[in-house]
Amino acid sequence: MTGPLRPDTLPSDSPRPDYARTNGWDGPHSRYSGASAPTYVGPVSFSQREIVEDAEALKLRRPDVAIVGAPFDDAVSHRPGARFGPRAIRQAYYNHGEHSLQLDIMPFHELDVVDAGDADIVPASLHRGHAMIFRKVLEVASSGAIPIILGGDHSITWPSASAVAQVRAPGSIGVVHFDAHADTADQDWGVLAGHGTPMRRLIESGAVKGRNFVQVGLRGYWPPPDVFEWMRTQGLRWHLMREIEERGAEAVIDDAIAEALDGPEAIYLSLDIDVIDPGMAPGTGTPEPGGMLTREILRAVRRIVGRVELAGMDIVEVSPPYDHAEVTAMAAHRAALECISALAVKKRAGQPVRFEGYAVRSAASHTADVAPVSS
Ligand SMILES: [Mn+2]
Repeated sequence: MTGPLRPDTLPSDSPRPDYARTNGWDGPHSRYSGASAPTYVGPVSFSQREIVEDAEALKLRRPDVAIVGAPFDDAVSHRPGARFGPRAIRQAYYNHGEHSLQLDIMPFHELDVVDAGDADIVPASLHRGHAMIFRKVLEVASSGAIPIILGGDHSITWPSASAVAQVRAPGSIGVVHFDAHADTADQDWGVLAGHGTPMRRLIESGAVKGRNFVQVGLRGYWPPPDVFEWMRTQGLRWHLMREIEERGAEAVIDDAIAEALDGPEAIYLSLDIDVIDPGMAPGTGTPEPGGMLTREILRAVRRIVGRVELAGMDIVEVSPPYDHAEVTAMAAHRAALECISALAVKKRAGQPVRFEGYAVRSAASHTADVAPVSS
């Protein structure tokens, strides 16, 4: 090795320099890309999973799980910013999730998980945004993959859960909804598609029956009593934060599972990150003090997904501009990863994960009593 060449050592008629050779950069090196690269390198996808956006490609590939971004916050009532949620959640990790210590499984070895990209969103149109989210989730769910939708404000649950209900059958799914707020208002300042209303739209449309809609973590000062009266008439069941304080999260979650499955065979999980205390998840639009612990939510996700058939999941209301040190985005990313890991345990045990339609599911139901995933 001769050391770096200096310009004044090069005669004007010299051949092209070879800096790789002269600087020692021509030696052998291993190459990394995709999921083998460090987490901060390369294009952003969920845990650096392969991006498969095309509907036909999804059908051919038949993944177990597909991540969908819903970068939409035109329906918020207070702080905006959840449109930046999907990107923040996708990259809020420092390893790819190779090994779930809590469940002792290598989730991406057991399951094929792809990132299906984002719904086709433009700003300033509630109607178009919801239409595009519906279409994207419908494409993913129609492929048989379990969709995990990253919001976005909570209004995206209306099109997302509608799409899942349409693929499976209206009224065939129960919903477990974690939130500080019920989101069952009739309207937000005259807007029927606000982020305070999606659960009412889902029930009114018949996509989900009120009696199989279960809410966990409600607290604070909204909605008013007449909204709870409507919820009673629909048979909704809800568990206030006070009940979690008194009985513990585990007992409440077990009740919620039983209530949501009182009829349906599968559950759609909707996780509003504001169910977590804003001290642990400050990056959200309508923070309400006095919420659940991050670890309680992660355990709840493992417990629910391990015990029931999962139809789909959304994780919403992460607003990165209000976040600190990515703490909220990390909680959301891990909630998705806990869901994936619990699905992986099921697949290892021979239980179905993908939705193959009713014929396939009833044939597979004989194996459905494999021991539930321990949380
Ligand atoms: Mn909400």
